[in-house]
Amino acid sequence: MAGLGLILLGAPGSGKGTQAARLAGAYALQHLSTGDLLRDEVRRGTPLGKEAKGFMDAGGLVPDALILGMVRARLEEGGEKGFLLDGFPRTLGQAEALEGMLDGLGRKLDHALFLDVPEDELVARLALRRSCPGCGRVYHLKVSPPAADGLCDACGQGLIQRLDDTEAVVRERLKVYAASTHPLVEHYEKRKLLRHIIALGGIETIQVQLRAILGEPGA
Ligand code: G5P
Ligand code: MG
Repeated sequence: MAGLGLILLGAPGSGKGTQAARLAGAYALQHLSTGDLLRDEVRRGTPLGKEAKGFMDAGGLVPDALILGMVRARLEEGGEKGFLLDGFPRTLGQAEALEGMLDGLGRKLDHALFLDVPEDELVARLALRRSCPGCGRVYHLKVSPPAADGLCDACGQGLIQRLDDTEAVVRERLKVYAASTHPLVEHYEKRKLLRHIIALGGIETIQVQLRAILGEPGA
């Protein structure tokens, strides 16, 4: 039987990557973060990465033509494994394209998990985020700091601040989110797939809420 089909929906800084890493381990899901995939293309200097970089650094959306092929290839590779989409879909057009892809693969969505966080909290979280350029693990200098200052617990690489986490770019990303991505909340509400999570109160508390929606792993 095919595994769960999940979307993690939420603004920049709402905790999609943080929660996805935990859920993917517990439920044996393929974690597909379009942001992480794009940053990897940029790091490797691929043609796709070179095209995407300008949009990302400015806080805008990368064109669908670059995103959709990347997602389709990963979903095909995943086979029957459950999947957890983080940062995709981001527009109504991407949501429709996803429906077509899943139909073609004989797969379906079970839940769109919406992490709802007020804007001032998002800005505060992103200012103190540090990320590992090697394995993608995410830290917060106060809430979830690394054991050794500036170094990734998992792979030992030096942590960085993402180029798009400067205050001006964060403001732009929040505007783009409100205009292009937030309408997906209503889209999935209409399809009875939306699960609304008030994503405040600590990383583990939110993880417990998500697991209550998904049920026991393997059940
Ligand atoms: P990304 O990489 O998809 P965003 O903007 O959607 O970027 P981002 O910034 O990665 O999302 P997140 O994953 O939701 O945020 O949040 P996170 O990293 O887990 O947590 C943020 C901080 O808060 C961390 O420091 C974490 O430790 C802390 N934190 C987490 N949970 C909690 C909590 O419960 N409490 C507290 N206090 N702190 C917490 O996309 C980047 C760019 O790529 C392109 C676009 O240009 C985009 O701007 N892109 C796409 N373009 C077009 N279409 C797509 N589908 C695209 N996908 C990516
Ligand atoms: Mg993320």
